[in-house]
Amino acid sequence: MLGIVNVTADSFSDGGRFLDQRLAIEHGLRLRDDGAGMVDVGGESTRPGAQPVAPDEELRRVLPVVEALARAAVAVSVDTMKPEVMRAAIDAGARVINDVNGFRARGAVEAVANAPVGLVIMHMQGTPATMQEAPRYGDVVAEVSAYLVGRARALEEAGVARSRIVLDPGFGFGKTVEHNRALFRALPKLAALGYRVLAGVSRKRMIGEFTGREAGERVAGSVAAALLAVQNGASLVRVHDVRETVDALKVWMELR
Ligand code: HH2
Repeated sequence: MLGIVNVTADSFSDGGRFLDQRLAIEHGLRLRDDGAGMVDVGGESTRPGAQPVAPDEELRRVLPVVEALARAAVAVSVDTMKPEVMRAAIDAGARVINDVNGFRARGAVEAVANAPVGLVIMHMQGTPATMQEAPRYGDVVAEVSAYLVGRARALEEAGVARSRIVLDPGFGFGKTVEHNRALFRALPKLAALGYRVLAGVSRKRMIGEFTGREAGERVAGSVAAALLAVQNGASLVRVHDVRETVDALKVWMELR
């Protein structure tokens, strides 16, 4: 399980809460203690409509947090699209690079290929600034699968072992609720592509649409979605509410 630490001013559910690095580090330690196997640190919001952050600012936000958490033996993943941030994060002790842009930026594949880190390839249609304006697909499951496999092959051609790669359909990234629903139901198919699969649905708009709740009130809905994602073949879930999700998974494992 990846616990989320957003060192941002504008993330959709916890923006501004952990912009202070000390609070971000404390939060990361708490998530580890709550049972997160890994903590995902991000310095640039990718919420719909979010504006890009300059590389220097992103580094200033995330590096001290990555260093402190790595020093405390917390397994850290870094959520970034920028090759310079990937490199610095790896030097600072990150074990995973999580790229919502699927390592498409110039130099991204080279930045990670020879480093001893896991790689999360996520699918996104468009860019965060505009992706929710008019998401459109012929066959969303086929297109997202083809994209993910294509990006995985590009990494493998650069020397990355398949076992280092994780695929993520990118719920809410250039997708309507119907697209999300189709992809969620197709998780078993994605899991059969030969790579581990990560699902990120925590507190997202889809949960809000199903429950009528604001972002801070979507814990129970998010826990339900995380359980179903695991049941559907996801090896990893990216969540804000680690403690609640861990408890739910424990009960599910015992009683299924
Ligand atoms: N979702 C968000 C950010 N990063 N990475 C992966 N691999 N999968 C996801 O689904 C995913 C992600 C968006 O959530 P959050 O971090 O809570 O918000 P923001 O982007 O506004 O910081």
